[in-house]
Amino acid sequence: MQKILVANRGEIALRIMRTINRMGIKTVAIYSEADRHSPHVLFADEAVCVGAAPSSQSYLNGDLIIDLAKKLKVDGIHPGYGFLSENAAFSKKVEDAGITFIGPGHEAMRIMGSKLAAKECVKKYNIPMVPGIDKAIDNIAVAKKIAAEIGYPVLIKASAGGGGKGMRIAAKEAELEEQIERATSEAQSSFGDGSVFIEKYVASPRHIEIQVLADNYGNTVHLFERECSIQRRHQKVVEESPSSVLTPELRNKMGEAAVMVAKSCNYRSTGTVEFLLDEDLNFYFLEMNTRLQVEHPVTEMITGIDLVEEQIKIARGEKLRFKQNDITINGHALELRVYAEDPLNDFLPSTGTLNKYQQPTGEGIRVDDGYTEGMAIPVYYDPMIAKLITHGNNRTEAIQKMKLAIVGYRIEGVQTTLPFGTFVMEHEAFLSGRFDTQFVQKYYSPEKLLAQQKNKAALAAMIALKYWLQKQNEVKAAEPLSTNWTLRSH
Ligand code: MV4
Repeated sequence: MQKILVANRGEIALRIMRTINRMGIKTVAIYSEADRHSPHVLFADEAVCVGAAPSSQSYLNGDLIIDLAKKLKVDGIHPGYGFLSENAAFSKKVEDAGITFIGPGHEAMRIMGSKLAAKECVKKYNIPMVPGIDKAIDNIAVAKKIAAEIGYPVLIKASAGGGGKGMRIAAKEAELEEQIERATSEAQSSFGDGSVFIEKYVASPRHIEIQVLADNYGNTVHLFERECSIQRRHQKVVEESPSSVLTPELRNKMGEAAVMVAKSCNYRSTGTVEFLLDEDLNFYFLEMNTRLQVEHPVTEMITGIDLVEEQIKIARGEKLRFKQNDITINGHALELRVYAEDPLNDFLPSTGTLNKYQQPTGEGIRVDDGYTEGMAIPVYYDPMIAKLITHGNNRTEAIQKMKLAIVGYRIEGVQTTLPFGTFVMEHEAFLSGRFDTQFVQKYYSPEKLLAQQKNKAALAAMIALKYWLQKQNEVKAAEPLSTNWTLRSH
């Protein structure tokens, strides 16, 4: 491969291009009219504008991107995450145009893009799944019978769903019909596919996902887990690896299950297998994400493996260079997503200009970002400014580094999730490792964040006062001498 086009923007486009560049391969950036002066555009060897600011007119215009790639004699397209990354039809068109899609095959993407097809596919491999039905519901009488067998509460999920869309709880039979109708219509309008199914509702689970890596020759390994339970409304905010609840035995079992899920659909490239973990540490397969994920850096930090480099090597036909036993966990890594959102105002997007923007630096601190000082955060895309990643010898060290890095991060002009990060890093539930997907709902409120900030300000004022009083005493102690000297000199 001589030239790769990155069909994305922001921090992930830049992060992918850095690896491509290091591998001695040329980079092509695409950008919308809103991103003309973005770092990913400046970094690339070539850059082409693909349209107006709205994604539908630029970053989602697959046909235009493929035409452009052909014109520029591009060998490979890396889709990043979001946008076209999980679009099986796009990846097939890329391959049909004689260009390598840097990711899994379109068949695997199609299967894993449907939760029902995914369940069907992994069925024969003994992967634990939440009790439920693996067929679309088309009859309320049948649904009632199944739900009664599973036991309430049940969860109705959209097969094409994602991010909690088309997901509804029914606490008892009287609610079932209405919730199925709601889930169906939400799924139909969001995904153009109204298929829904029923699962037992697992209360307060942890969200643990396993990173997998597979080549074209049947070699599949896992790179351990990422704990992603600290999220709000299905948007992750803090991720870490390893998880503090997995034993080595459970880690192996979940890793092996993830590898089997990947093998079931002849997966290649990087992928993530999502599991729910209940209070008794039972795990259940949820779905597989067929892309490089936002939170991939924590895995890179603890394994020393550059996942983008591996994706490119696999795409150009190389064999995996390591076996499962060659991969080990080194230390502990945390990631905080720095969103332009106001944690004091229901995390509403806080768009504006980065009047001040200085990243923290230091050993074990990594910042993946796509903005520089003076830039505006466009309203058209995800409001994530950066990912702040820390690595330490152990969890305590990684947390300490995160706290210092947050203090060292200077952002003015927009509100960000940085203070929320401090809230998490100082919370007893997070420190003890006893938390689940309900963390934000259970423990967070703007009032608590404000109180924490006020306490800190008061503490800082007290320390300042103490130094000031000390200084006053020193000055007083010095005064008589200088006064005497002054007197004598006259
Ligand atoms: C569940 C669940 C409880 N029981 N399935 C939410 C998004 C989708 N990927 C799966 N999700 C869930 N599925 C059963 N049977 C609870 C969730 C869930 C959740 C999962 C992962 C991370 C955060 C979550 C927040 C709320 C609910």
